[in-house]
Amino acid sequence: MLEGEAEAPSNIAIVKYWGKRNSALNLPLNDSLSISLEALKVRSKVVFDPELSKDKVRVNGVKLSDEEVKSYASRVLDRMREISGKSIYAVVDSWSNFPSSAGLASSAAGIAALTLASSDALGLKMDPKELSKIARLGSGSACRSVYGGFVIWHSGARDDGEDSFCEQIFTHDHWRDLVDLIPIFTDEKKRISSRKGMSVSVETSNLMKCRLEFVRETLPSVLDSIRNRDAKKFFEMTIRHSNSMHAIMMDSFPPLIYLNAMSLKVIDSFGDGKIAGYTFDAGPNPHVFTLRKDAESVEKTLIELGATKVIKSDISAGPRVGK
Ligand code: 2P0
Repeated sequence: MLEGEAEAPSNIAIVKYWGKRNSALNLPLNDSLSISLEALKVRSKVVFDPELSKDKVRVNGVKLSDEEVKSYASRVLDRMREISGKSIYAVVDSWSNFPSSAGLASSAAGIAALTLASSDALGLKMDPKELSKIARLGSGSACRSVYGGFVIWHSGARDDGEDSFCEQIFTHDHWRDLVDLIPIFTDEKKRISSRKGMSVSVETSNLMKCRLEFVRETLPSVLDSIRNRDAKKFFEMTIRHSNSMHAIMMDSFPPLIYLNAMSLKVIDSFGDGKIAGYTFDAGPNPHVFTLRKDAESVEKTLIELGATKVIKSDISAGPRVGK
């Protein structure tokens, strides 16, 4: 038996990934940029066992269906088997340090942790760039969780995905004043998966072309705002990029509405970008970035708006391989 273990951070995209040019390899239509989060982590243990006849995955003790295993974890494990030349199935156990009922995505961190743990188990010496390409096969956003700090995922242009990988652009301590507040308004499970949602958007949204142009044009100023620790610009760009993705969702047919009344209240309260910048994934709970000095007043507002809990996260230094 070959065993490996690793822990990886979740990540929140500032410049979002929404739409693929190749679904089998999770190749995106645009570059994206994320921040790895210290407060939301997943630890995975992988055991390759010659006695197994298929891969098995448990997340927080709950067994995933064969279909779920096949479309996420096994895509990573298949690639690891190919590289190592070892045709052995694996059993994977993942635990998140946050309640899965909070509706916070754990798949990015989980797939990244699985990638690092399986590479460790098989004794493969791969650099993070190679690991990010393998994590991407399991779930697109997972490729960014192979790094800490601020991470860019280059969409690439090749059909084989060899130029679609991530790199760290700034370390976790580049901007120590920046914090992410994650209020929990609802633990409702999302209705349509991101995977399904993005495919509907690619097929039906007329605004998609316009958004791809917007991302290409504004990515340099997002990078500048981080480089210069320009909070005002960073909050504005964070808000605009989130809204741009949600405009595509609403422009899809049938429309994809992931926001709820609480989300709109957050938009109303922080939309001027003066002390904070919000961003929403495919769900109603926001991530609200602010400076440490303003965290208390932003948190107070979020609780007044109805948050039952506010998770406060620093920027993660990155994953850890081993026990
Ligand atoms: C992101 N999201 O950039 C965007 C923003 C959700 C909204 O990446 O099909 O689970 O596994 O590649 O990575 C969520 O989609 O989709 C996502 P797959 P994934 O973080």
